[in-house]
Amino acid sequence: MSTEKCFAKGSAAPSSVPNGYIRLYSMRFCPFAQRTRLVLSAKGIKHDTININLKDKPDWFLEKNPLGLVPTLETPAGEVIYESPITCDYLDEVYPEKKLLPSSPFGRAQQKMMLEQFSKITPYFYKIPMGRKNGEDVSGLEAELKEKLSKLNEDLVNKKTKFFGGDSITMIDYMMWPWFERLEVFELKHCLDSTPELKKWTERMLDDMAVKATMHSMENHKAFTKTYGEGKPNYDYGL
Ligand code: GSH
Repeated sequence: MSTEKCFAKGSAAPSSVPNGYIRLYSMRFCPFAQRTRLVLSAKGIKHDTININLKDKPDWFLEKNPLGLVPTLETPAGEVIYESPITCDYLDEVYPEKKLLPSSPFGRAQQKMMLEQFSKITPYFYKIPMGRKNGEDVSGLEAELKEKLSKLNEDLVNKKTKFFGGDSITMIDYMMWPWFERLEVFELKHCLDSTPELKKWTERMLDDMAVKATMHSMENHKAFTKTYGEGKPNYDYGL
């Protein structure tokens, strides 16, 4: 079963998760849920997706995850897993095909350290557009973001690899990608002008099958973001 339109408060609860499947509770435009969608797609995991209206959440969803956040996974046994990096690590552990995390403990620790650093970058993607909307001077924030992106660029230069975990895509690339997909939506694409290796990384990412399978057109991203900015997110935009 796969539903596209989101479930809101008052909607009937979906039937239980079929054996052999895992369920993702998602929102089509959520960058955190996209992390999990990328991993599900890259590993070819059989799953169904239930999209949630995050402004008007069904009670049955809040019973599964009291934080009310997507992504949330549910197994046929009723086990519930949330927080995007935890859902992705779980999938990589449980489904051994095409491992995305390195096999060595140090390799895994390195990816977690990178992710920790990256989580300090994501707030800029919201603060800058919000500041602009409020007519504030965001040049300082933009300079800080550029500085952080140049560190990522430097990392690729030093490693001399195509991706952040080596010459093929690994977990850390998927963890960071959703925000780069949205750079144009945030009107921050120019921030890559002085980070050529990072820019090349974004181009390589666009060739990946899971990236292609989970991405939205810029038109849909922009239209959704507009409805979100107006306080009335259209989670079903483009369906
Ligand atoms: N730390 C969480 C993760 O990494 O999974 C963040 C997830 C998150 O913020 N998801 C948003 C959400 O569920 C959608 S993009 N918002 C609903 C709410 O805040 O009530």
